[in-house]
Amino acid sequence: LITIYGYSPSGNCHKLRMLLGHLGRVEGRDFRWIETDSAHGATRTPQYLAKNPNAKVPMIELDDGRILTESNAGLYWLADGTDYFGGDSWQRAQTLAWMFFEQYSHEPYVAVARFICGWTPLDSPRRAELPKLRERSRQALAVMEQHLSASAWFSGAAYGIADTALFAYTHCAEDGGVALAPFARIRGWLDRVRAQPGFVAMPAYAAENIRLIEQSRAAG
Ligand SMILES: N[C@@H](CCC(=O)N[C@@H](CS)C(=O)NCC(=O)O)C(=O)O
Repeated sequence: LITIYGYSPSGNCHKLRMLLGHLGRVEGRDFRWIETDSAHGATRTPQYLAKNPNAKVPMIELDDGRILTESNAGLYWLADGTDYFGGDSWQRAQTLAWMFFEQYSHEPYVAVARFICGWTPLDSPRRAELPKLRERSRQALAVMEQHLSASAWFSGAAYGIADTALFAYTHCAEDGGVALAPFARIRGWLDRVRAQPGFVAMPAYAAENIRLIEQSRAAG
């Protein structure tokens, strides 16, 4: 049994839940999910910091006490040897390239705009960051849109972990005020991801987050 410490509305955490679903792993039987509210300090307790000094979810813990942090490392570890990390070494390197792109050029903008809109008060000074974050988000989405003009997936010839990684925050980019309407190929790809066997949707958000997202949208 593996244990996942995760915050369900976090895209980084959802990546692992999604892949476990594709792999046919069942919560309770094959893995435990310990809900860890990173938005309210649950990763900053002494007990959590002893396991992950970087104070982030997701985190995988094995029965023998080994710890694996970083969502995309978790995707790699769970998918290694399966079709979700397939192809030859060149194709697998391309998959990794998109996963590094996700962490450096996509998540820091798309995920952070969403976090500010749904998880900070309407008068948060962080809201001043939104125009720049949205601009950089659109640049990342444009790179994805261009890739999809010649390829169906980000993980080589078939759906794989780079697609899981990029789906995590792309599918909810509009929560952060980043419109998906101009990106028709991305919208088609999101639908193809949702049609994959064992796909698991992100759980519903708390009422407080939905309200903040709606109010942020109204505020523009
Ligand atoms: N690069 C990390 C990022 C993880 C991350 O940013 N986690 C956030 C939630 S999405 C977190 O735990 N933040 C809590 C904190 O910093 O206190 C990954 O991909 O796992």
